[in-house]
Amino acid sequence: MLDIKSSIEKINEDGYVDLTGLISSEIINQINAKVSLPMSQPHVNGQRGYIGSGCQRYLADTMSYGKEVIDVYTNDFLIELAETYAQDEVHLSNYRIYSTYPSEDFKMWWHLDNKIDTYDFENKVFVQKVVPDDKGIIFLMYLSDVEDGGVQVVKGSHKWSGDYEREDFDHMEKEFSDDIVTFNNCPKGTFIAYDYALIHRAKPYNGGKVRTSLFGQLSPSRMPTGEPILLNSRDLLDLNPKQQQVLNFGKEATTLNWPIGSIDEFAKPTQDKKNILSKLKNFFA
Ligand SMILES: O=C(O)CCC(=O)C(=O)O
Ligand SMILES: [Fe+2]
Repeated sequence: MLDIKSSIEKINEDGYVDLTGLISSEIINQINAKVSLPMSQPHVNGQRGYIGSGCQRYLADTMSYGKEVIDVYTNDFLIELAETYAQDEVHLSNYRIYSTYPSEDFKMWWHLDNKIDTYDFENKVFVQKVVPDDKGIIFLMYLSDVEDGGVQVVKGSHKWSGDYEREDFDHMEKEFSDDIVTFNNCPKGTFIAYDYALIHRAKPYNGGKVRTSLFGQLSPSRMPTGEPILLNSRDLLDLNPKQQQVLNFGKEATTLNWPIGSIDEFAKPTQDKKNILSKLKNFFA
């Protein structure tokens, strides 16, 4: 049985807690049924789908795909846990359903997420600023069975990560290697919540299965609203005041949805590229 008091104690001590079981496999199957088609086609020219970035696919307008998705993001237990931990009302500042593909080229670094994101429209880049005083919860639920490429956390690092005024921690990996906890070989439905001042990353991997996850960041009211939340009118009739608070009803967003893919990511190959590709094909034929 999940209980708020012991979950808070576990986060205070280790920086994270395993809440697997919070969301039933029936709900997870319903979510997967709704997102599997859009996760297989690009979000382009009116077609609803994913945004490609590096070795990842992010579902555009994640929250619009069903009441089941909204209900995970505003789950009573989860919100009570986050508000007790943050000692404040919380709201959803960042959220996404995404798939991570094995890759030789892309690697997530060890990092913290107690920071403010904004979008610089002039330079077309996201800008991040670390805020040491920001305290809240990130949760991550697997929507696929995960063998490799799982989330990794550095146990207890929320107690000391703030001593270093930076968000990246690759340079200290040797020092904290004994404290790394890896959520590999975990079934879909695995649900991890952590203090976002805990050092973490997705484990790099270059072979095996695609990993699909649902991610949310719950921030205290003193922090900015965060990403825009676009909802489907089909799902709004019964949202209670707490859900409306968490979903930033009536508030202006303070950044854009992460990520913004390169405009030519899905463009048809140009003649030049085609020539190179056919030369390569002949070369290997
Ligand atoms: O995908 C993961 O395992 C971690 C994701 C993460 O740390 C992030 O998006 O900030
Ligand atoms: Fe992160």
